[in-house]
Amino acid sequence: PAIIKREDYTPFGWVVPEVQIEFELGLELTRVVATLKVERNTAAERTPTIRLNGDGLTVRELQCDGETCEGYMMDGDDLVVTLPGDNHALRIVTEISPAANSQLMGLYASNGMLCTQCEAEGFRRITFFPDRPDVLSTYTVRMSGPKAQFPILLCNGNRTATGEQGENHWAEWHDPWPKPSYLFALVAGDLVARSDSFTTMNGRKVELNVWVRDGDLERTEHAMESLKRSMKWDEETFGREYDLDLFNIVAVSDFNMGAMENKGLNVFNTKYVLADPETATDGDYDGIEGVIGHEYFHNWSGNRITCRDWFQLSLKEGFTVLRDQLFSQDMGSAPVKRIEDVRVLRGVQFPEDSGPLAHPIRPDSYSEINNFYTATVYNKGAEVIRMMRTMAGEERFRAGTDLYFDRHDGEAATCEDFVKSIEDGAGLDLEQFRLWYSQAGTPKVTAKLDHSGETAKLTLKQHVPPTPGQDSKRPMPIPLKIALFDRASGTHRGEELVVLDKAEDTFAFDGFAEAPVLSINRTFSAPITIERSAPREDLVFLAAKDDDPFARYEAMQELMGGHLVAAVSGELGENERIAAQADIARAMGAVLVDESLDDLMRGELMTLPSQSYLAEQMLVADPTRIHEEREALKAFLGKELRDEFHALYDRAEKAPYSLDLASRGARKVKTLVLAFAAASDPAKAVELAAHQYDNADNMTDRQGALMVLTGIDSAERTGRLLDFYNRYEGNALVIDKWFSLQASSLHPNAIEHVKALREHPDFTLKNPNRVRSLYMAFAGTPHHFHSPDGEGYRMIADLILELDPINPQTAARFVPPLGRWRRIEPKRAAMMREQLERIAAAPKLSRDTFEQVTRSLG
Ligand code: B3K
Ligand code: ZN
Repeated sequence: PAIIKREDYTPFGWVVPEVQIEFELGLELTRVVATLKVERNTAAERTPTIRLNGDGLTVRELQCDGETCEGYMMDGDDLVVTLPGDNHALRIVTEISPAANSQLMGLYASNGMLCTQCEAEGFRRITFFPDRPDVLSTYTVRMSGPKAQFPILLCNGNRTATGEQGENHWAEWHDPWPKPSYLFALVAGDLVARSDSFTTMNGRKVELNVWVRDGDLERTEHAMESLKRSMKWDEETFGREYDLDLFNIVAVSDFNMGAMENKGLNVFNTKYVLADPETATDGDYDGIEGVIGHEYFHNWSGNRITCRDWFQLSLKEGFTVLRDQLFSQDMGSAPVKRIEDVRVLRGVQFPEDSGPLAHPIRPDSYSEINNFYTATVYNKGAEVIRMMRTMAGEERFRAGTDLYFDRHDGEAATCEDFVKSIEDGAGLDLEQFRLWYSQAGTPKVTAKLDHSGETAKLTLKQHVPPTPGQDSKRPMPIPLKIALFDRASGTHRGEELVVLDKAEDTFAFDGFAEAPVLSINRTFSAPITIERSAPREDLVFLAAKDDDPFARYEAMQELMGGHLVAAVSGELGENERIAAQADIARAMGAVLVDESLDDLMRGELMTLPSQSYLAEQMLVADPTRIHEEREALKAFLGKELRDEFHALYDRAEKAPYSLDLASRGARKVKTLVLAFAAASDPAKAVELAAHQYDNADNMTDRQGALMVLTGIDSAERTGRLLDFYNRYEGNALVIDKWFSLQASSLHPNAIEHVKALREHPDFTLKNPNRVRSLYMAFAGTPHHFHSPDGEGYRMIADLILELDPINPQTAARFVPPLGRWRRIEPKRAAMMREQLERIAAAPKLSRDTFEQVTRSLG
């Protein structure tokens, strides 16, 4: 397959100011008549032809300026038409079969309804078109179909006319805002809406609808409230006002990702719309708020200003992730949200950045663009913009984003345009900072604090590790928030921002009669790893006293992580183990009783470093040993702090259900206590968890209890799993949880359970949520995926091979776990490679999976 390079960008030879499309809708067959007004692009080189992308389409009819046109040829899947003049109207007829579209790209059927997904290159599966983000057009769409089957007809923009014709009806929609084809959307089906309105800062009333299937309406309140909060927040925080009179959200159950920001018609995975206390966890509620916000914010960062080409994806995704993170911080607990975001970055993006699939946030080449919707482009992209915000301060950053929106409104822009706008608007010099866009890899910063006389000297060194295609790197500007604590008083004289922009630098701080305690990378001001040998007593100190909640969390993570890494390496003597465990128990004990903490934050401080984050800190990891040591620490703490845990549980159990932060916090610590009990006193854990399950009046408590029970062989396990299934049979999102809990449990036979669940009548490869609920949960659980006999690798490879012909985009998402082989102990590494090679050898692999497998074998 062809490799597409960023440096090869050239503007398209034509502009397409207007598009008209008629859809005659049917599940089996949909006829599409597209009329494109095309004009020569005076800013591009003159060409005798126009290339219209297609994917699996055939030309039924082609007219140019009203006459049948013979002057065309097919080049692969693309249609190349010879055009003599400077202005033409092309009329193209295609026919597609939505019901046969199992890839869920383009126009497809889901539960009897029709919907579209066009980003990145799905529009070319509907009609022939210059399917690239720098071709912006206004769309007028006429859709018609059987009224009984598709009572609701939706498209981008505003509905301008409707009518009936026998059994059929039709609607005409017009979107006044020029947009690239990837933002096109259409929905037809039997849907009902929760309707509301929002009045914008300039007094315009916007009609809001959340469309779902009949019966799901009661579960849309949170989505609607989240939408209204997003609209308000974007006005207040970024000065962005909505720009149409209508905003529609549609929930579909077959969807490749979370949601899609189509202009005025967002299409969502049901997972990010439907919630009520009985069926959705606190995490689900947060996910909905975050994704609704994210898609809404795209209206400006993505739609009004879009991307010039797909290499610029982080322009809209990195920025929009930052915007949704800041929104969620403002709506809930800011420190806890920050910790959650860092956990995702470390758990998913750091491994990506240190493996064979590493790429800069602005990649240089790709074969299949869908493979670049990654944690690097999204989450590291957000961190990079967050660093600019940290260096500029909130106010100047806002001046920068104002300038960006102003300067590039209506354009298809580049990351460089964004950086330049922040540079000019915020008054920052970002010359060297641009390296963050071109260099891959997580920088490692070594920090050393020396003290002599009255001076504390901080020496910082940075190293950016080599990544595929980038052997040597230049030093990047790394903004680090630091504070130096006085040991006796437990206070500091103010936070400082130091920017390390050399390979090595030293910063001196005067007036310290005694050696202070260093708190560094506060709020995780830079997406890097810090290496320092902080004495354990300093970590215990920071875990108890740091006034930056993130730094407190970090101190606990370092304290536990440092011990676990040492224990796994086998270098830990018995005395050292005892001393380290005692320090951890002391710090954890303080956390459990600290009255200044809210429970949401307490829960973060109680959370052990994840297996994947621990593995990331080792050159080559032995997943079994990591799991054993981690469980051993949980068991130790569970025993040592038994009374404190139970006191905490008893207090938390009294909190009545509500969605406020205190009540959520209580639920979080309860299930954490159960997890410690499971490791230290399984019989007691079963008793408590069964009780929590039986008395739960909400999904958070019920799922938390079942999670613990699923890991422990007992009659309670069997009984509650059965009860859960029977209770929620038919509710796909909850049955997904039932699959996930079993695939990610602590139960030693989980592999067998997954194999059995694969044969369950409710399992299907056609629904991405269901596939992920079983297999992503499994692949994300190291102690099962890395089973010493290689069975986990075989299962994932089997899945990839079976899923690839059905849904290549989802299949390719399962390759990265196997691609981690270089960082796993040699015996398993060989088995992982073997599976990658088996996949690579399969005939007719999709471009998606082929690219990921080849890069992973690299
Ligand atoms: N922009 C879409 C992602 C499309 C993914 C295509 N493979 C959702 C989002 O990031 O908001
Ligand atoms: Zn996005």
